[in-house]
Amino acid sequence: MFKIINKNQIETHNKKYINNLKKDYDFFIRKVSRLKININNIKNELMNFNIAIPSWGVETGGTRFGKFPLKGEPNNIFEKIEDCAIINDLIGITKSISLHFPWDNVEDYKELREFTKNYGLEFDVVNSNTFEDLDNYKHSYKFGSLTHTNKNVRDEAIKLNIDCIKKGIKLGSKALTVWIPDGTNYPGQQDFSKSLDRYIESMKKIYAKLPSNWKIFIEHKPFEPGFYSTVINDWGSSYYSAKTLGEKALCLIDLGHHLPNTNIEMIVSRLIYLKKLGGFHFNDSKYGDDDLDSGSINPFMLFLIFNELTSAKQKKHLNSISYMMDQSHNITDPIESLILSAIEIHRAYAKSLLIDHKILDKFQKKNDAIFCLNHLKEAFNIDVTPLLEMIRYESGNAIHPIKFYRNLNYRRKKSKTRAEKTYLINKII
Ligand code: RM4
Ligand code: MN
Ligand code: MN
Repeated sequence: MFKIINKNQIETHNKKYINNLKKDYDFFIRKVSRLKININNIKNELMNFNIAIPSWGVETGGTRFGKFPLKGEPNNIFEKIEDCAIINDLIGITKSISLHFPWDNVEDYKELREFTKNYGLEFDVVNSNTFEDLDNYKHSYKFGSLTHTNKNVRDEAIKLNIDCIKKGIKLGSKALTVWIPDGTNYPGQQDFSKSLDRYIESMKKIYAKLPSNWKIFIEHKPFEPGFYSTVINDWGSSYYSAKTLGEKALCLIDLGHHLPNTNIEMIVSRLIYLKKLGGFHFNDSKYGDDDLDSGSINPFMLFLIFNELTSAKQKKHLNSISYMMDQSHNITDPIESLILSAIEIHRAYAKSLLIDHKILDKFQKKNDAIFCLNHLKEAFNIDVTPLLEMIRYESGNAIHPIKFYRNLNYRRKKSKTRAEKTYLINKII
């Protein structure tokens, strides 16, 4: 930690804001002292929280209409790690990075691991890319990957996933997330059952190569790039696949991979009940897989999701869950978007810890709908900003990370040493 940002700079920044923060924090403590909660336990929970940054998230995203790269953007995985390190130096809750292969291929994985460790970061879940044809692919994924009708294509996609596991082992990762683009654009184009069969057969071969302490996450998505159907379209198909594969297979929920108005918190609860919830990809959306910044559209839903997680955790029904942000930052500096998103996720988690689930349970038994909702709303409406700021302060991170980052002029400085971006530069093979 603190390789790029000097710790003294953060201390100087914090000195400017600590007096006001202390006043705000005292007010917050007075307010929550009326609730039956142990604030030190909550603080510990929040300090131990971690959300992975995906390597592709520190680059400017884009839409099918275009991309507007920033000057000073990272051009390779080493530069991406520098950007992740800045984020973690400032907020302290993003200590891990998720890689995507083959986008993040390197010659020497040991070197990459050392380089990353030096910044106080480690590697989280690895991800596989079978959704585009990269230069060294022998076959085309135009009509699918793990579920393709042609066995040679399926075999190549299987090998690509197994290679991801091998790279992940070298990097200290403990899980692989598989999201496939496979699906169709026309009614009748595919036999729905046969394609699911092919998926299971391919996944079995990947599953067989998982080390004993590894997991495999299955990520569902209802549409895109297939606009008529996708093979792993919803949590039902995901659950069936995970159940068929075995204990190490779990379901991953990407918030944007649901049709508008889907009750995602209920899916979270169901998967916890079925002991098959493995991870999350956080983002926000208004219409579909918009990949907007977490908490920017529907912070109440984010809170309700954490309510399910916290309630299950308190009842000891929940094992460890992998959290990652999966967003596309099209018009902002990705570093700023990721900082704010991580804080929004942290905020939703903090608020969920203020809910007294015993009280909620009492109201539920009485069928007192108004008091149930009110109990949730009371926690949601408490401003936890001073708590999050105090946690950052006490952990040696910045009270106001965005203000600090703006003053750094990081992009301007980096634009002098980093090559200007072209569209294909992230595809290093
Ligand atoms: C997909 C999906 C995957 C991510 C890619 C880049 O829509 O969300 O998780 O790996 O995008
Ligand atoms: Mn995702
Ligand atoms: Mn997505």
